[in-house]
Amino acid sequence: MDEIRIENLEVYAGHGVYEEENRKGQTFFVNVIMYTDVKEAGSRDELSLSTNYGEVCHKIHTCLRENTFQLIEAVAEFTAEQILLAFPLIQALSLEIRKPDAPVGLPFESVSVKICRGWKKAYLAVGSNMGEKAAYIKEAVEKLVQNPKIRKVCMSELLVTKPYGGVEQDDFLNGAIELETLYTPMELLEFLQQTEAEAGRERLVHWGPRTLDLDILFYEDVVSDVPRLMIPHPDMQNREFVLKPLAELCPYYRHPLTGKAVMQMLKELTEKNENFDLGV
Ligand code: A4P
Ligand code: MG
Repeated sequence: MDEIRIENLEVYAGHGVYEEENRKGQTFFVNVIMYTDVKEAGSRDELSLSTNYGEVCHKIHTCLRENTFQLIEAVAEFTAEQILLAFPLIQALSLEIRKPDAPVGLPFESVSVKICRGWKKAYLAVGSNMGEKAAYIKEAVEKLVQNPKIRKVCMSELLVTKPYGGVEQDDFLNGAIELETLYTPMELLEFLQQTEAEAGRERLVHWGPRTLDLDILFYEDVVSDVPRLMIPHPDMQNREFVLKPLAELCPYYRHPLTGKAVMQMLKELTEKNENFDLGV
């Protein structure tokens, strides 16, 4: 991806662990590499199609001047997020905060923290089989759309599906959702669980009836195998109610472990189910 760079932007600000640093302040230097596509702006020589680096400099200046953090890690985290929220054409960035006058008591050139942050693509499965199923799902999608750390939310068609997993219960309404997010996978899970709780979700029976279920299917090509968060979803290849709506959104998206495209997983599952029905 193309880059726009800001090098050694100088800001006098009051971040530090010591009270004296907060009161007196010192000089910080900020380096940013913004990953963005500048092809169209370059071809048409048109600023509105790109990110105005002057505005980014002022945003950084404001972030550092109008806040007081103890750690340069916190300065970096806050500033990176503010830039990503304010300048939507920036897909990702690397940001370094340098503090050449840090009170170390030994000769040194500079200390710094450098972080990489950006918008990450994720796919979710959504399901409901209690009460006003469509309304629960619609409300959940609304909450995703309204969250500033989530964007480009795209919803599949909703399907009525028979319960899977052996628990006798009402039919489900199922769908899939594509989005981009600034959350880490664990933060996204926490937001989804909070959304489930707000829909009155109670965890009484494993795989049992629920007002709202939101599962993470994919998060970029991240693989996570702790029980609290399994990504990709470990049973997706066996669930038509997941693969069908997902294939509508991203038929060629590949599972990071098996390398199989969503469409291929769906085809294999359909064939397996047909053979089972035929008693093959
Ligand atoms: N967890 C681990 N990985 C993930 C992930 N990728 N996304 C943990 C979300 N959560 C994940 O989930 C149990 C725990 O899984 C959570 O604490 C979380 O940390 P839960 O939602 O509390 O309980 P659950 O939904 O009963 O269990 P589980 O295993 O998530 O069930 P599923 O996979 O959601 O399946 N039939 C049809 N037709 N349609 C359905 O939607 N859903 C289920 C439940 C059964 N049958 C269905 C459907
Ligand atoms: Mg679940």
